[in-house]
Amino acid sequence: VVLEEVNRLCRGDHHYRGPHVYNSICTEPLPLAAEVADRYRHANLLDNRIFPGLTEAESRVTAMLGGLLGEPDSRGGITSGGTESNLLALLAAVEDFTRRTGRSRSRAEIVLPESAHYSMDKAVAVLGVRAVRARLETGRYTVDVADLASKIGANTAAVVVTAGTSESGAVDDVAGAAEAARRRGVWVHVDAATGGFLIPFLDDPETYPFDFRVEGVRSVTLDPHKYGYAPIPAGYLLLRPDGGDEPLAFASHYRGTLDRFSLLGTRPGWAALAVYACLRGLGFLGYRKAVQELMALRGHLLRSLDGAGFRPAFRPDLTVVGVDVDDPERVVDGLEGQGMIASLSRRHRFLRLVVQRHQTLDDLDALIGRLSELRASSRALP
Ligand code: 0PR
Repeated sequence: VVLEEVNRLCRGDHHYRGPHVYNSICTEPLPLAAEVADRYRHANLLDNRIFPGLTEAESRVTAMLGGLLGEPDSRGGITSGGTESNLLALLAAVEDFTRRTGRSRSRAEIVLPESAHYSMDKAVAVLGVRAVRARLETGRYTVDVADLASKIGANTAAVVVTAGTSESGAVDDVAGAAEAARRRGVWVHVDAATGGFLIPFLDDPETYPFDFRVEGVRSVTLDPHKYGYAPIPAGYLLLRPDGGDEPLAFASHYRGTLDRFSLLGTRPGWAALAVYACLRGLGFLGYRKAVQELMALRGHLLRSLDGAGFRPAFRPDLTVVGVDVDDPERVVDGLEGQGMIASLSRRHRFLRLVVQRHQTLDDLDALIGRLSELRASSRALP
């Protein structure tokens, strides 16, 4: 009876493969990872005495992801997602600031682009520090590095940049920002929650240097539960092995062990196993193929939009496509009326479409067909 009740609760929900979801950076997990998750539902990553295998899986994942991001000896661990990883990274950076400068935490400032994900607002609020915003380049959605550099001062605890913003998919000039921060010994955190499982697998990943290969980058957020094929929740935080991760270790009162890289106590151990399964199951070539397929979908979307006379709002770096439309709210409502979930940028007034692997070429054609109908119906209005 209860199960039926639960099913009724979710009856109106969409499936990713609906085919109507065009706003989500998350998608269906890899079936292998879903199976692992189901089998190890009970496992608690908090207790490495009952579940030592989880800690081993986590440390192998850290080594694999660290290797991918140019630092095989990275420190780090699984989190509940980008929000938690970003908060932990800024906590480490603020502690680094207090040690480096002898100043109190309340003086600390975080310099970040206007386009930074709003999880940074949460981190700043929780840590009791101040956010200093750098503006974006005109006509683009990447941070203006000169403006960002001018905002770095004696109280800067961290400079944040994004490799794949959720709003437009823009990849900031990480090397430029890191250069400016490094001169002052300031921590650089890269939020690659979205881009972390895309950029390394592009045909030409050097287009967007964003990881530990960039001197000065101290921490990177990347989310297996976005483009990494893992079930929700699975985030990751990696830190350069230079001691900066020490503030993220907390001793428990009774086991004589340390909890590291997590704000949570009891937490899903299966997530570490599921991420492990994704990395081992797909391997570099599997992810590469997946990203090639995503880019092929994006190419089809861009060509078809162009063919139907729609203007792109910007040249996409990754998987977010922006479309210039007269009234994005009306368009999003009009799509939703047909069961199609798209999004929009409130600030920049474009229709926002997220390319994900649950879409097919036919789905994208159906979307463009509906967009064309909406445009025609708006022209018919008096
Ligand atoms: N940093 C970046 C760059 C992100 O894109 C996101 C989430 C986060 C941090 C926070 O990550 P968690 O949500 O894992 O804590 N970006 C998406 C967004 O806010 C999340 C999302 C995913 C939204 C699926 C809707 C959806 O259906 O747009």
